[in-house]
Amino acid sequence: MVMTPSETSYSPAAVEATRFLAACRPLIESELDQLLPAETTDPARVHAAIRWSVFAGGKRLRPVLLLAAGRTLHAREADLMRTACALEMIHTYSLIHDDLPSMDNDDLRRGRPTCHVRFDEATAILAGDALLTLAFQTIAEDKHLKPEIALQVIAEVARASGTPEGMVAGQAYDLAAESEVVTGAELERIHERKTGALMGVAVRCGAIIAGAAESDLSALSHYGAQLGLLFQITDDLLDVTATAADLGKTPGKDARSRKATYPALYGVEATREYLMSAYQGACVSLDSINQPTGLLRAIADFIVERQG
Ligand code: GRG
Repeated sequence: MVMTPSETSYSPAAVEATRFLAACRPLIESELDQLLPAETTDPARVHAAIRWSVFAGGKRLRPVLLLAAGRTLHAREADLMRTACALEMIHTYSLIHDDLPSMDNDDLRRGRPTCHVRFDEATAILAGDALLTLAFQTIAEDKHLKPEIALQVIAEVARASGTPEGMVAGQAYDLAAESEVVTGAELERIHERKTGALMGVAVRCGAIIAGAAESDLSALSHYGAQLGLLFQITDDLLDVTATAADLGKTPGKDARSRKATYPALYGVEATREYLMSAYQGACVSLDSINQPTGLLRAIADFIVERQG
């Protein structure tokens, strides 16, 4: 098979993951297109802002993780797809709100002007609010899911998105840590919630929809948590080493805003070692699953090796 130029810098496992991502992306985007209000529907400015941010070209990692976990345990893709899209809606809401002047104050995201720069701040807040709400509506109205599964998935997603265990709490801790000296444990608390919770719930929801046994669910939860850590450490390293073109956002921003990061706390070399131990942790947690887990391992490889 012919490798694309962007694949040549990846290991064979990471290439497998990039191909899975590339195969899933159009399916996810076409479903999102169906689920999101049209730009011509009033209030059109809010809907245009939602679509501006959702279709700006993200990796779709959280929905892909859900699809991969569900596929590993033999769920039907149709049963997984709407919850997968709901997670992308929540992720996009979090990026829109994170970029606001009162939060991270960024003007570049996914390679284009941020939502509040392209539209205005009030519209960006409403677009984020609408995406969060639509995510739960999407799961609640998903006819593929049995009501008790939908309820369980809604509770899991709410816990991972909100506070005290989820993304909102992580963001609050992160904002509070700006310009402060944080300990390793405090850094972990930020990232477990800010980045890890949504990745973890993606894996868990894929497993729940597949009707996973408790032992598999617990193994996949551990894998998801390690993956969140992996993702965040890589993100911190990329902020130090990558270009704006690679990232689609402004690099070097963590250091400038004196953000709590792994390289800032441990240095780049020790951070790379920590990354590899989280990678081993993610792989070991898959060992107890009595199904082929190559795809999930490949996604861990991709996260470690990603360039942007
Ligand atoms: C506003 C409640 C609230 C939360 C914001 C996710 C988040 C919390 C902030 C984003 C800030 C940030 C850059 C975090 C680092 C990890 C991260 C989530 C990166 C972006 O995720 P990718 O790389 O983005 O998966 P794409 O664009 O590919 O979807």
